[in-house]
Amino acid sequence: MAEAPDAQRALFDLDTLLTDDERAVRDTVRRFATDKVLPHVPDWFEQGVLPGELAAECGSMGLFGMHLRGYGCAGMTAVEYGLACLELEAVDSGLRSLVSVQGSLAMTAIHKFGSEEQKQHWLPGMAAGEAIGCFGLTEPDHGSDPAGMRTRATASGGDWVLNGTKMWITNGGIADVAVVWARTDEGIRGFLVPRGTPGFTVHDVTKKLSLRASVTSELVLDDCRVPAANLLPGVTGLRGPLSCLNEARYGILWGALGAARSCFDAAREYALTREQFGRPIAGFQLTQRKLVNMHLELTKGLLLALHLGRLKDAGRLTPQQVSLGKLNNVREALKIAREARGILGANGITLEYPVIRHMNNLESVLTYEGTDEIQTLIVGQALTGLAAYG
Ligand code: TGC
Ligand code: FAD
Repeated sequence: MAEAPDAQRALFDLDTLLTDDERAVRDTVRRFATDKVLPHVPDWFEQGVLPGELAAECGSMGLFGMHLRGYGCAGMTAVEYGLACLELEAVDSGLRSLVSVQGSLAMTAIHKFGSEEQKQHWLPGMAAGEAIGCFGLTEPDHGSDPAGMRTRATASGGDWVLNGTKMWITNGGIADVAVVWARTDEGIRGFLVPRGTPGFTVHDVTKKLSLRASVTSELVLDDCRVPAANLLPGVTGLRGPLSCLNEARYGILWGALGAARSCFDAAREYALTREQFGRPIAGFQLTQRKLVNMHLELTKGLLLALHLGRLKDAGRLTPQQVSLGKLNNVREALKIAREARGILGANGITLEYPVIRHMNNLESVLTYEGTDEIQTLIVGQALTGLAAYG
């Protein structure tokens, strides 16, 4: 859990809720993210790049598909995976996104619904970071409502022919394989589309002001023919992609707290050293109230994440509980980031400090994997039994 200055540790002592193994995983991932990525991430963010070598490094750390079993995956617990997401996102949401999309979406889709041959072909290389995957569900005209998707797959001479466009796809431009969800006569099915397949083109999204150290792309399928063996045989219907989203939302509900922790730490440190009116701004009651409220929400979010993680490890976590966690923790993380931004004054708008980078990233995290409103409606349906989407 969050490494805290001594005063915070004394207040909550959350570390005591973790096992030795969980603390070891957390510390290892924290060292990797802090030593190998943090020194470079402000430049990557400014330049809008994510170096290709990073995937291999994440692979060698066992971060890809770390909660999956077999096929070269690390087989860690849900809590260990959550702690890893937190430490990765404490450095940058783009790093956690790379790992989430690879492990929780692309690899999970293959692991859950792929044939044995597909699993053997893709998963060991993906776990090692030698092959990158992306997950194409969203379309230009169908984001929150993927049931309306227009991408279509038609059976043709033993193959499938795909037509349509997927939008806002993380890792798209660096992916060796895209998991593409498409409408068929039987319902929505998943297809594996390798890079370079004729009729499959990828265009990266530019001019982003959020998640700049992350590749976001449009996937265009124009009479793209893949063999029948590339159909994911294990699922038909929206249940397929939505059950992968549960996994990624779970990682995000931990990850967002990493970004929040980084903002809190930056704001606290700044407030202790920045002097106005002859004393540190941390000495003003109004600043203390901000720091206390930020810390309360961070701590409550961590307790929620840990509770949900323990439920997941016990096999009892429901999709609605995941939505509740994503809703609360991303919402509060963004509020913490915005408050921290204010505490830093003018310095809060530069990349010299991590705060505005996290704040801008969290705007995407609020939207992707189901927006704040969609998570609210999922929880609302769980509470009332009434679906209020349409
Ligand atoms: P609905 O009619 O309720 O359900 C259709 C079928 O799906 C089943 N189902 C689920 N299964 C597993 N897990 C879940 N969470 C499920 N929710 C529903 C359901 O039982 C049913 O199955 P069956 O077999 O009876 O047919 O579906 P709906 O069309 O009313 O939609 C519900 C809604 C709005 C909640 C859903 O569409 C939704 O979650 N929308 C948000 C879309 C979204 O989150 N997109 C994310 C795209 S990926 C992404 O953003 C990656 S960013 C990652 C990064 O960079 O980190
Ligand atoms: P819309 O669905 O058009 O929503 C616009 C607004 O309307 C939102 O505020 C929404 O909450 C609100 N709204 C919609 N329906 C309702 C309703 N019923 N009631 C109340 N309010 C409603 N997708 C992928 O498939 N794979 C990826 O890898 C991926 N990566 C992404 C990376 C980034 C950086 C971003 C920004 C997005 C990514 N996405 C990805 C897409 C993401 O999942 C969608 O942006 C998200 O699901 C919302 O869809 P939309 O942007 O089309 O917004």
